[in-house]
Amino acid sequence: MTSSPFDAWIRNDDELTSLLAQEWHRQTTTLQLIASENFASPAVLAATGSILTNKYAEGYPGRRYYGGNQVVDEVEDLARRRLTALFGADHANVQPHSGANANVAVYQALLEPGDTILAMRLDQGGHLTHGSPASITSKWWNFVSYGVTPRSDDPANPGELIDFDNVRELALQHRPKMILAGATAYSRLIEPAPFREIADEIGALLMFDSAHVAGLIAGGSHPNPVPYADVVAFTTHKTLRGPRGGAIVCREEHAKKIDSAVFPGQQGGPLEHAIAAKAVSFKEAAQPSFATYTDQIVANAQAFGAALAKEGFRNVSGGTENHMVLLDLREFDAELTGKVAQEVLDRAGITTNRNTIPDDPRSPFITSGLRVGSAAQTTAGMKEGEFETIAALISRALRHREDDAIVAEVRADVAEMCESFNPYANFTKQ
Ligand code: DSN
Repeated sequence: MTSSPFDAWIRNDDELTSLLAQEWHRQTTTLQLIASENFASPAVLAATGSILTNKYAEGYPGRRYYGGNQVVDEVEDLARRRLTALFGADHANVQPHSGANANVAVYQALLEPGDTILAMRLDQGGHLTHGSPASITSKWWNFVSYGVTPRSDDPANPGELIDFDNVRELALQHRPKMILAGATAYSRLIEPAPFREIADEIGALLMFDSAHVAGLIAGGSHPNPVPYADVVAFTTHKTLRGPRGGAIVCREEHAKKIDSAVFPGQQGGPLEHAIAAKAVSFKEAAQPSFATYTDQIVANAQAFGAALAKEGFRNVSGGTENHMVLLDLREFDAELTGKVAQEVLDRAGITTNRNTIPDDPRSPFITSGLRVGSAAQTTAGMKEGEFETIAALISRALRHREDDAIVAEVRADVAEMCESFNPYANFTKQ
């Protein structure tokens, strides 16, 4: 088995190098369709593996609790400058270790325990940190949840879109201190302006969680929430294609509180190697080629959704305007659950995740939905035609899921496709 060209320095550790070789093989011979994943560039990988991992730097540039941070200060400042320029923001904090940390830091910075937040319900597309009973967020703050409009059979207006009447009604009734826009399983464009209007009507703060669409915003494929929101939090590893981690941008008036909530409020020493890699990805996202990339992500997702619909998979909300398609499996096959579909597709070399759909009768562990995304395979160079082929492969594997020979044939077709679309070969061509 060949191994990644990036693993050459891990010597005398056969167990780990063998595992890394297996993962390199998995990532480059199977299709990566998890909507929250991507292939980071070799430069991002190199910065993540750099000697900056050695440095303790609690605090912020110019105000550290350890010596020896002259260079690290410049690295973190570079990341902050690039990020504020990318989104046109007043202030950036690049230290959050993850999107969840970033979200909790924002709540901690701008709210008191027990304050009310109006956010999207988990089973309608919201994130765990948007007040799921399983998350610490629901224990510290009082969440009220909005949802999507009911599904309709009218193809011109299929429903399952953010219900702004519901958002406004709940805002007027509960007077939340913060309204939270943003989702984790929602395939439509989220306009920040109507959220701002409702927030202004009741004097609430507006937070935008752009974890999934940060890259689409950076590339100009989606509207920038920064002029509308008090604070925007996101992950850097999804459509933005950076290292695993989080970041926050905010208005100047909130900067001090946000910084204090991240450190020392939530975290200790920042991961300066990850911050350096974030700086790399912010520079990459500012290039004109990144805008071409994010437009292609959306075009690919739209072609994918349409091709899957032809195969009998209902697209929740009737389609997509971002990088993901949320599939309702019940019309394709009433017996097929998201859990089984994910497992069958894993056997066929197609990596996806089961997902609840609005008003799902099945549990979050079983689900009636499957979420697929186009960001990673677009990085690998795939276009609309390849996504149409993938839709046919998904359909074939799921229709014949009891037939191991057919699932193995799909696996072989997938491997053949992947040979022409190795993401790292593609990066070296750029
Ligand atoms: N787990 C991420 C996702 O897959 O959308 C959100 O944090």
